[in-house]
Amino acid sequence: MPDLTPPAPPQERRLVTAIPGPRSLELQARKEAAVSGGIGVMLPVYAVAAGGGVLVDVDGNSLIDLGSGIAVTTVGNAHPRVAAAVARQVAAFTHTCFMVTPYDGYVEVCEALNRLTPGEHAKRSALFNSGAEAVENAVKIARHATGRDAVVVFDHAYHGRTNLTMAMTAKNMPYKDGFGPFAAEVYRAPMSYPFRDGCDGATAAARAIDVIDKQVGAANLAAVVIEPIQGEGGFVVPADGFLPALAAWCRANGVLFVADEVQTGFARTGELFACDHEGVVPDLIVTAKGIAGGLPLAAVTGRAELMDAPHAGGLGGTYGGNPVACAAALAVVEAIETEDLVARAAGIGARLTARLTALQARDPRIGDVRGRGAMIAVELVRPGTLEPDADLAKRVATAAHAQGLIVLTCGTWGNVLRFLPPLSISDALLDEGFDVLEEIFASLA
Ligand code: PLZ
Repeated sequence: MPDLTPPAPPQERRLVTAIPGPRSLELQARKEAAVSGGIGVMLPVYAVAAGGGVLVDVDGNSLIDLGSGIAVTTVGNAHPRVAAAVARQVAAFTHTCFMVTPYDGYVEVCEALNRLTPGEHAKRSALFNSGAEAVENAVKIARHATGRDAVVVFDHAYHGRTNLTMAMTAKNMPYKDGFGPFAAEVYRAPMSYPFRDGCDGATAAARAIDVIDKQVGAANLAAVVIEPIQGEGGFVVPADGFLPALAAWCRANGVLFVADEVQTGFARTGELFACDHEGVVPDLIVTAKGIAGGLPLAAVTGRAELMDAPHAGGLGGTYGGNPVACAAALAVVEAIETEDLVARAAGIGARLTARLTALQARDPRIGDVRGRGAMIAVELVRPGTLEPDADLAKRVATAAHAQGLIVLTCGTWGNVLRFLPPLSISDALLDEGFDVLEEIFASLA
């Protein structure tokens, strides 16, 4: 078969028009006429190519990618291994429906997930299309396996935009406003948020467990679902000991501990999974995003006896574990293992953290620098206070976009700048990107 992989775009930041350029503006006008207004766009530069650490737009601008399409293209966009595996699979067959006539790629992805996710116990996996769909299925499995209804989630949580996952997501705008009524039996507990609550992990866990115990009751509770590092909620890293204490309480009470690693999984945080940083072994783990290098795939992996609890036909879907997405996922696993991308993520984390803490020392608007691996953020506040400065985050992001950096914001108050570079980005591009960001902070005095 001919090599269909296009050459990676030149690894440079290059601006040849204003951002967005004229062709992007034309496309954006068409977008507004054709696409639902409910689908927002953060930065309307229309992509034609991406790879390494850059994204090239229709006007010929090359932007530094510090977002990875929200933590998806972790191994690099159009990674050559992924592109080749996808091309091979598309040429062989594109779909059969695994529930009708199965294929080995699905089984192999499940074997890889069972091998790579935390814990040495017997595991099974099931494949789905999106993070939200997988979170919903984790809840279905937890309810079926425990015979209990209630689900506990946390302040600042993000789990998706479907009806059940909207109920699980904390933030009203833009995710929930006007979209109710929401699913029942979802309860919210306080998160460990060291920058804002100043609590150690044990104290924060005791506070959460007290709320769960008094407001829900362990006997009613199927699962505690938590992002081990919160994504959309602001890259909130819980204090050390919080996750292990919660997991231990769950184990003692027959409650399933479910890790939503949709954003943190697959080498992103400098471990294969964020739970690995504290040796936490979830009963069920939900993965998506980085799993398949940009193809839509998601999974629930967990203890064999839990995953086997639902009757045959109780889980599934037409496209879940599509063969092309599975081929991509197997290539992603190979890329992570052969290119030592877990170590690369840790290295990126060290580099960014050093730069951002140096900037924080000069700039009191940076209240907190946090995150792990290639998942790093700064929380912006009014100097000397905890008062969120969303306006500054927006101004920095807008200026960064104009200068050819793809940066995202997040956080309950919208005052967090987050950095999720692909692990294929060069140090030179990273350094250039953060030079530009430093200048932006200085210029927005
Ligand atoms: N769980 C932890 O981060 C997706 C969504 C952005 P889907 N996060 C980005 C947006 O505005 O929609 C996410 C996540 C965590 C679940 C999800 C949902 O994953 O693949 O978007 O359904």
